[in-house]
Amino acid sequence: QNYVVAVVGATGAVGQQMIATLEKRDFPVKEIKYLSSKRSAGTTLYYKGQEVIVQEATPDAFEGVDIALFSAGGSVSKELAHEAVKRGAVVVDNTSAFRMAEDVPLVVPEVNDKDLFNHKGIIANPNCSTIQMVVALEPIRQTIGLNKVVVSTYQAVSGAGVTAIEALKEQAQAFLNGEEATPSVLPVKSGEKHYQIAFNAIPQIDVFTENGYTYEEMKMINETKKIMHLPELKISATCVRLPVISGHSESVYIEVDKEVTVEELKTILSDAPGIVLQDDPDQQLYPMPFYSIGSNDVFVGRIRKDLDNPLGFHLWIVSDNLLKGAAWNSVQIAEKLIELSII
Ligand code: 11C
Repeated sequence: QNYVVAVVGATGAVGQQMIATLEKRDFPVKEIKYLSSKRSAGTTLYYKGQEVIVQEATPDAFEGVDIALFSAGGSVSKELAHEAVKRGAVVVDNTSAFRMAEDVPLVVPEVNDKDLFNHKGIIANPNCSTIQMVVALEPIRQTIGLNKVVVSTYQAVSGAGVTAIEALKEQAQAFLNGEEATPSVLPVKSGEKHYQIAFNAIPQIDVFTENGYTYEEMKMINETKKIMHLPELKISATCVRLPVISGHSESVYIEVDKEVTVEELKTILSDAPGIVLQDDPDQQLYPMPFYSIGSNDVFVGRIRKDLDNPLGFHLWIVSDNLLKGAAWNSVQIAEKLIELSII
């Protein structure tokens, strides 16, 4: 069976990757629809070499759509996701609009695909930095238990969209030319203060919450607990933006329930779905964001025992934030819906 698929936010950084992923996976598409804001409507894009004119995303644009992949910002999802569902579509939403809603499954297929059976029309795709981490944490939880997580991220600018990629390039160019560029996008586009990202590191992703953590940090904490069904997990996060175009990196400290060797932990991870182990210090083999671009995998390396706690380990986790962190996870959810006969 083939499906009518809509990509909402088709002209954005993630939307573009969704289209490329659907093409690459040879997704069973009967008809493709590209939807966007009024501003981008009329743009010509392509699907497998065929022209597709982007239409304005309105409630009626979802008439006849079977699967709608949303990545056009939380406000668009809040306005239109239920309209799409009302018209018979299953929505896979890549924004934070519904992630923590009780009746919305938050899914990373390697971890909790069975939660898809509980969907009521909307399925949420987690935050990029959460996804790559839980892919690595789940096989550890399953085999040796997971008690505590402390994560520090090194996140690429593409997580903040096309304008952030452009800002990094302009600022780097200006700096090398001995000129000044006025920062305008990061850390938060709509915020009052902006900082240079080129040749810098910004320890703020999204706005601050009342407890002193940023929303990005709280997303990692709350989403991980929900996806892994571990409400009591001890977890904290520090999220930092780096001048990297794509590929998020994470230094993750974990405490497990059972003593294992580093070699055993490496075997657990290399046997797990979606993970590529890159860990050989003798060969200087470890994951790096630049080399993760274009891959759907989560790369794990630098696995070490903590020097003090026999149940503590350190990991380095890298993945293409636009693919496993966004577009690929969304398309993978859609593929799972078909594979499990949920749609
Ligand atoms: C970033 N993780 O790197 C963010 C982007 O909730 O889907 C993804 C935001 C989200 O800026």
